[in-house]
Amino acid sequence: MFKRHPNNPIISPKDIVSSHPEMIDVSSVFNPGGIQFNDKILLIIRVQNRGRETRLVKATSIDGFQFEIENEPIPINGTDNTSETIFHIYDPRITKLNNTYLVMAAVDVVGKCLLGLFQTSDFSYLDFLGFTGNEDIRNGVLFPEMINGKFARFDRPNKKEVESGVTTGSQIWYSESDDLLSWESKKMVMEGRLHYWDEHIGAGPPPVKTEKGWLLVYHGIAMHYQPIYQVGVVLLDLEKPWKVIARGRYNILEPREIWEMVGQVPNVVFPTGMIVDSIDEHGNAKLDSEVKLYYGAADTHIGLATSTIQELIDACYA
Ligand code: BMA
Repeated sequence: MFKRHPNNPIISPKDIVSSHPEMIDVSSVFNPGGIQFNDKILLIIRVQNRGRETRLVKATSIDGFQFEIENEPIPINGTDNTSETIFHIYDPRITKLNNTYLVMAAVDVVGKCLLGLFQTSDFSYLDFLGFTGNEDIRNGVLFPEMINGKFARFDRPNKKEVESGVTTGSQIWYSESDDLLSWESKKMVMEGRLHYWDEHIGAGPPPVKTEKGWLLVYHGIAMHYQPIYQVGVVLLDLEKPWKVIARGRYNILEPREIWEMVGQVPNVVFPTGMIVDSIDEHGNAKLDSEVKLYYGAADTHIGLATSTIQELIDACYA
């Protein structure tokens, strides 16, 4: 179970104080990517201004809940070299892989959403490396290590259209790549559970390695009334991460606070960044380690909730 931090929401639109023309009196801030960087917790926050333009902004913190927010967007290089018209780059997921920082983000182009790959050494810029395919897709998360000699990710092909016209999906896939840019869908990992809390699904933050398996926090959407976005957890096989070992029956975070229920999109908690406090010598998250989950709330605020690896594993078996 996740416990909400008492200082929530830890980042609100009013915390963005900037004279940058694209960041004045912003409408919302949400869905942050997160990573440990130079002894700080670093978030790439998604800021939306009154033009409903999306900008990615760097925020850093020592204690994990009081953030210093940059007053201008992170410059993104290389997006001019594509033939696609890019509208928005959003929902970044950060992975440290072979000593490189990689960011996989959703990119809205004409008629669909693609997954774009970005690289940085210090988060003062992002270099766009390219799109990772041309199918409509979202929620791509890179594994922090290669699996069976290949780069690996979970992703969520968009196959369904909902009333708002947005495309979504109900299957998380395991995909492999040799170069990080061309990907092959290899195995379907899991599907939405019709009538229950997670009818549509998508990966949350990148998977975390534990001695018991890969731990994946994901979002599930109950679609049978007004969409309700919640958070759940699943444990996957270490060598064959498409194999589910245990999947929690219950959500472990759902919109309950007023700032999670009310905002530009109501009833949304959307997990995108997770920081694990202690890792053992084999690269596994320690079972008693604290876990900080950063999530978007009602597409307007950023919340922080904490748990431990052991509690999350237990939730997979509940
Ligand atoms: C999803 C994504 C997220 C967003 C969520 C709720 O489909 O677009 O960026 O937070 O919907 O609106």
